[in-house]
Amino acid sequence: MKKDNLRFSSKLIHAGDHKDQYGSAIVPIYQTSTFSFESADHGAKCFSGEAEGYIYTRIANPTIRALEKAVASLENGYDGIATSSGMGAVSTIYMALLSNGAHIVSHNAIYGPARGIIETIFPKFGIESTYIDASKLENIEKAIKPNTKMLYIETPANPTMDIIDIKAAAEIAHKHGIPLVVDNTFCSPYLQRPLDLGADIVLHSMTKFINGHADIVGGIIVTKEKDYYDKLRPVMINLGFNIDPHQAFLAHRGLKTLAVRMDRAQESSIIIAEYLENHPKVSWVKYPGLKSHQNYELGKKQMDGPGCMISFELKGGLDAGKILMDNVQLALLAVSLGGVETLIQHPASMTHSKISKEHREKAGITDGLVRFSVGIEDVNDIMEDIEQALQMI
Ligand code: LCS
Repeated sequence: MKKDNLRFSSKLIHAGDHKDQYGSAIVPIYQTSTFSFESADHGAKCFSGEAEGYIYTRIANPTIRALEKAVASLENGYDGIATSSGMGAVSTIYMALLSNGAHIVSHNAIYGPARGIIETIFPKFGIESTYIDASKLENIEKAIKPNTKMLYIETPANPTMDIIDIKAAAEIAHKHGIPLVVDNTFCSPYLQRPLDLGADIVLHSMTKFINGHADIVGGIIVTKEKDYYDKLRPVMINLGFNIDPHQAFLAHRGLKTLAVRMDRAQESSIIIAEYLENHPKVSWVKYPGLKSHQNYELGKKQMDGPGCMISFELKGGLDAGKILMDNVQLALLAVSLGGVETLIQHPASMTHSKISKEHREKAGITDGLVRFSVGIEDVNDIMEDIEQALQMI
């Protein structure tokens, strides 16, 4: 059987396969910083690109390459670039594609630091930004200027769960000759493949669903075409955003169970979102699987499932949210997401606290918003835990 056209769940197991001299079933951890050359001539040829061969782990490493090839194949892209963290992936993209005098257009509710570094670090390199509600396409069109070099979105967005039309955003970006970059962390390639919808570059915090076990920090970029790959890879290498082989091994191991983990957590998320929406103490719930989501139809069209992230606000606002967070016993009160354990956190004081209150409010990140990352525990236990905590309010 040819392994070229495997279905997604099979690709999860076999993409990035490699053969080694011992026939090892999985890709081993090449825990080495450097690789020896056969001869001086071979070393020189590896550097010039005339010969294939590993040189130094910051540049490339077999364990890392297997992971990069696997995720690139799942995203239907040209190739992957693994990074030390999701922010390493974000920074690689910004550093490679934005130069002095450039302008970036982005959604107002992306992961806090992805916006934060543009507003605090990049201005010193002469880079400006406009943050808009990109779920309204006319806002994107209005924000693009002659010096705009990138349209950067996250969908669903962290933590508002806004859904942005990737196909339409790509069309706008391309009309203006700029790339569309999509952070696909909340969906993973199992639920959404932005490159198929017209995006040029996709990135992930692998810390989340791809690894899935809350035991590493890592990131990855996949480009649709070779030219962006060739622009981005040297930036990752030379700015030192590389992942470690052991981290890459764990991410690759976690990746294999992505579909089964997400199927389970998503099934529970649908039940939990409906339960919360009907709860008398809850004022609103944002979850792509609820008909009340303002982009429910778009979500159904561009995603293969509503995912495992739920944002909601209690009628008692922040004070009630704090009681809930202090009283859950099964869910961990922790940032991050996409792991096998259910997590609860408060974006305004945690993941998005470095964004000004004014910008948060404009983006819909209210002080009362609470975010759930649903894990793979028994859904009845998760619900009983939420219910007992809600009763404390
Ligand atoms: N992109 C998204 C959508 C994220 O949610 C995160 C982290 C990143 C990028 C950055 O990835 P990292 O460097 O942490 O691997 N999101 C977090 C969150 O919501 N809670 O804690 C981290």
